Amino acid sequence: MSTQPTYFAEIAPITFKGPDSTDELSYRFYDKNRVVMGKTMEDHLRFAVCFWHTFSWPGADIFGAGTFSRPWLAGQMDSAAAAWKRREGFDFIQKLDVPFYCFHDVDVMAVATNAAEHQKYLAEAVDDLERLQGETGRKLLWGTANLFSHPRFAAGGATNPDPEVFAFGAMQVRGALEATHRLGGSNYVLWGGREGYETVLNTDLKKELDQLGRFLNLVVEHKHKIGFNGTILIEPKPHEPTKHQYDFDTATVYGFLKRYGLENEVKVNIEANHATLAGHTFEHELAMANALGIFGSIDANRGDHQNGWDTDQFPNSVEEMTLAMLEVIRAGGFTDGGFNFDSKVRRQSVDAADLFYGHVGAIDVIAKGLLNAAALVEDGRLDAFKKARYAGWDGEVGKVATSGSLAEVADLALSKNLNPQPKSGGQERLENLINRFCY
Ligand code: XLS
Ligand code: CA
Ligand code: CA
Repeated sequence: MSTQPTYFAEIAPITFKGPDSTDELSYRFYDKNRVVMGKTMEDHLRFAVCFWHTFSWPGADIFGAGTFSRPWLAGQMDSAAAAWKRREGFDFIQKLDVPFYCFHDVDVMAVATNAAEHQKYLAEAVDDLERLQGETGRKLLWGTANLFSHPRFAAGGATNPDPEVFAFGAMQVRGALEATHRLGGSNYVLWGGREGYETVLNTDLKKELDQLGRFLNLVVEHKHKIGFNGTILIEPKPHEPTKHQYDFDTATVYGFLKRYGLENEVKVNIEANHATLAGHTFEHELAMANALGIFGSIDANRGDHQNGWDTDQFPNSVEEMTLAMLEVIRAGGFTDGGFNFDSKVRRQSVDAADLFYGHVGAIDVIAKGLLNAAALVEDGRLDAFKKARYAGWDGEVGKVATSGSLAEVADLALSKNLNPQPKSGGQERLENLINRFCY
């Protein structure tokens, strides 16, 4: 085993070569230094590579074993193999030239068999990550803890009927939160991997929701105690692996945060494929998060229009990304958040280069989406249409409707003998307008 990264040796660093470039491993639209609406593309998009799909997943599915030959995964995931993985991972991120990465505790460390080992191996990994960050100039977008893979979490982490699992989860989350803080991470994510149920027959819903609310309060309290200034994010998902997950979608998460007094402390990390699993569009979830004041960050990927599950494919639709970027711009852009590629290559994409093709294409699609969305905003027609649609609220009836009593509003309708008529919502015209900027 070499102490230098070798797995991606055949791939040259990826650079911007412009829209006419014929080099399939170059950026055509992602020009990190280009200024768009007052910010560089790098600062707008804040791309991150995830450790789990990209360096930890062997290409297995529920019917078959791993198809990839990532050499660091070949034997036991001991300290040496974990160090090898981290080293190759940082080499990939540096060659892709994105500023950030994301990890779960277990993605970056040796396999632990108990709580003490967990703490020891995580500490070892964090020392090394700190060194790698220093050497490569890459930063942590977010850290998280995996409370779903180990069999002990089959019935959930914080929502487990067994308080020992709750305690084990607290140990892991404290460790991952403190690691994120030490590594200068911008956010800490909680995805409720198995915080849900398989059947209500054996589930005390109220108790489990209260456990989850308490757990999240403990995390927020600890964040303040250690002085972590990043954002705590919940990542909604409606189901998979459990039949029903409590963090179903953005609106549900907001209701949960309100109930447990955390709506000013926690935001959401919106994943495109989770939005579609919940029966929403990606832009719906982004717009909803913005409307509720809890937009935080994005996990970039896409589902498959014919399959119902979480396929985590790389985004490849400029139209979808234009619609998404419009909502990101409307939300004022990212502060702590960014675009994390929670995307994985298909199981037959076994070459080291395939990991680059996946990321490079997706980065360009999102960059083009940003350029299109910025052009749409600068054009102004889309926003002007929306504004005109609600203009009545600035008039006499609108003002009374905003602040009068029910009787005052009703009486106004009578005194004016109102008979409002439908007005065009202009959907086709607006859809055409979007397409004008896409092609
Ligand atoms: C799984 C989730 C997971 C979170 C981090 O569906 O997307 O990967 O992003 O725990
Ligand atoms: Ca995700
Ligand atoms: Ca997913």
